[in-house]
Amino acid sequence: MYTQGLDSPGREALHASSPDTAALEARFQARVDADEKIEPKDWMPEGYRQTLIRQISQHAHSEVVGMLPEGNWITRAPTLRRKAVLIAKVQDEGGHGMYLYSAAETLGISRDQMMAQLLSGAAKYSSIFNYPTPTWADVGAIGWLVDGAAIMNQIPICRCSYGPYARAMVRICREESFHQRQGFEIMMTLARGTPEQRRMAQDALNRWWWPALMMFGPSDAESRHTAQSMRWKIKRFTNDELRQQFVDITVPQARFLGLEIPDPHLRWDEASQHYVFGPIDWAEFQQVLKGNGPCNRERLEARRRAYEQGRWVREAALAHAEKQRQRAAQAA
Ligand code: BYC
Repeated sequence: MYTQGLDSPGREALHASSPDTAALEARFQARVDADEKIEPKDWMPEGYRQTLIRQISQHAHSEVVGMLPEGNWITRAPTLRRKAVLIAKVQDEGGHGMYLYSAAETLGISRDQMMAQLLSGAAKYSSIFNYPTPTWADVGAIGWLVDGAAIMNQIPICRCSYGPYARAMVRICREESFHQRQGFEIMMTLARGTPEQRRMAQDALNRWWWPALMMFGPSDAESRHTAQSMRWKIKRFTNDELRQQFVDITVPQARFLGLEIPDPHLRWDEASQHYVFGPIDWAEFQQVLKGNGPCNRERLEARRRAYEQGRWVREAALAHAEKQRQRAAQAA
């Protein structure tokens, strides 16, 4: 569905710099300003196309790499119900990756190209998935904090100016909200359980809190893409605005669970009506982005292995399609 009309003539010509380009850009920005959706066949500045390819493909990679930390617990989930729910959640994440790869394909990049970028280590994916999941409480913490942060970041993307991305996000956000609730429910069960279970829940919160805040990206002062992405309405809020919203919503949830946020500087500020939080360790964030997080190598290795193990399926599907094509040609 998404790829229809991608070969429409004239696209390349319109990208060439010409006296018309300024007029096209002005008309494009006016459409964005009027909250019209931009669709794959519409003219768009090359920078807009490249920004979307970058963000959507990174987002898709995050979903499929994000299957790994929780997938680690499928065989060891404590009950059959927990196992069934976790399988469904991880499967949803694979689905989110597929919608997002499809949305990115409408911009003129192929899935093979995106996959090659991921497997070579050239593409980014969310820093958060480079942390380990040593206990069952990590599955709760991921659902509560990681999916909670993802929802905060992704709900505004439902109003993104690019139609296919915005529409993909509507369904993804509905599923994410179920994911967040399953995580919170695991945390609540542990927090109300034995002293050892409470300790597990607190330990998981201690380990996931700061990486969850880093998910929103560098501070606004350091974010190289935010200003332009806001003008193009790819982003509707800045990284710091979304991070603050997440803290404001999540701190009372932690209190409800009887758990403590691992931040000695955290306090409510009456004047601004926001929580003030301590400094984020951006050096750690940069290390994770450079490939030196606790699990970067393991994650990429797992994706490479999965790609190789799936090679026969792709080849069989192509061989089958070719056979069908030959049969149809003979019958004609
Ligand atoms: N991790 O100028 P900035 C999920 C990079 S998956 C790694 O602020 P931008 C889930 C950034 O790419 C949810 N890299 O960039 C799945 C840029 O590098 P490049 C994933 C990061 O794009 C399974 C550079 O830093 N969500 O929900 O304006 C289980 C400068 O940053 C990160 C999305 O992908 C990071 N955390 O803003 C459970 C949402 N942050 O490309 C849950 C869609 C920044 O110049 N993406 N970088 O080399 C976005 O909203 C935006 O791309 C970001 C960054 C807010 C992440």
